[in-house]
Amino acid sequence: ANLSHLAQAFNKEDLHYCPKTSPLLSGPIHVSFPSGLTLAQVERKNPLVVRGGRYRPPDCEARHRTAIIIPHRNREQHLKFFLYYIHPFLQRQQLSYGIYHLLRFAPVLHSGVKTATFELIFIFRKRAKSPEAKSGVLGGCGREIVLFLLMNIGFREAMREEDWDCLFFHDVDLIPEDDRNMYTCDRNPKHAAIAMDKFGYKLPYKAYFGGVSALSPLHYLKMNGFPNNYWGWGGEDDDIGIRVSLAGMSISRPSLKIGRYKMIKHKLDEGNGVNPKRFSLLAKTQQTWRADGMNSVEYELVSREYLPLYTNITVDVGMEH
Ligand code: UDH
Ligand code: NGS
Repeated sequence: ANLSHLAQAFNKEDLHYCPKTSPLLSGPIHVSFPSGLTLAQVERKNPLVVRGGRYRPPDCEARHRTAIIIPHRNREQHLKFFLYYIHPFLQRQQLSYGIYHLLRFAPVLHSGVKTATFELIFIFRKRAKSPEAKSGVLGGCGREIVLFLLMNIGFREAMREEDWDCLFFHDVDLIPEDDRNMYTCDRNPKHAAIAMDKFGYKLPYKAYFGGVSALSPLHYLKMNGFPNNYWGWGGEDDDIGIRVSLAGMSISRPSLKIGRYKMIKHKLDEGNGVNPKRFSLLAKTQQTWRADGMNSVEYELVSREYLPLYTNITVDVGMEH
């Protein structure tokens, strides 16, 4: 009798969890970009999203806790569309989730004057000893600072808040086109953006790891996070792919049918020129990955704002005098 009570109790527990496959999934999503969309409208459409862009399914206990980490600079329009699609998408997957948005950098003291975002990027370039930095040209964002230094920080700050079991590192301009593309982690690091419209809905090359990837905290730590030593455009995503195998893991992917993404069309970002050193850096990943990455990021948290649709994290990565 005792045993059957116990079994019943367990069943109740089980019932409490959301089903393994969400009944709310609807498959392919038609993605378009309505003009005049406002963040207030996105908020109204997502009444169950709470401060900081957090959500839990109301009727069952989520089986997965996923943090979405988005680097962003000068892409407000993209962010709006991203939030418009991603909130309902994640809710249909019955996930417990949070959205972290790494947008604002701390204003830093530069020659006694408070300056903003660009300076910070400039400073990092200086550290990375890029030609632009040396010549004192104020460039835009190297993707490495946007994607990788910020991703490393995003990882740490998200984990500080909650025990996430999966982290999605997500370009702001990619909208998933099928909600069966689960925003959960696999046994191996997952490259989710296998089929992007701009590549004709297939991989551009076998080792491609760009756009959207999902790592558990363990995966992330095993590969020492992402590199910090790239600047400008290109190669860092390939570096991450290499790290995955150097750390003894392999890449998992959804099927071509469901790992589909539409990219919001845009022009090249100003100041994010192609990095001519990307190939020589890639050739050295094997020697550098253990020392450069998660364990070598230095920054100070300046603020954390819990906005209605996302958590906005502001950091200062310091300045060399
Ligand atoms: N990002 C920004 N602002 C920038 C640059 C990058 O927010 O100024 C973020 C954003 O999340 C973006 C991601 O970094 O989605 C990746 O940036 P990217 O410029 O590497 O990639 P994207 O797909 O553009 O947006 C591809 C430009 C093609 C360049 C071809 C050079 N040969
Ligand atoms: C490769 C780049 C990747 C980039 C990919 C797709 O050549 O960083 O193209 O680029 N690798 C190197 O440059 C070594 S895209 O078509 O999105 O601009 O992600």
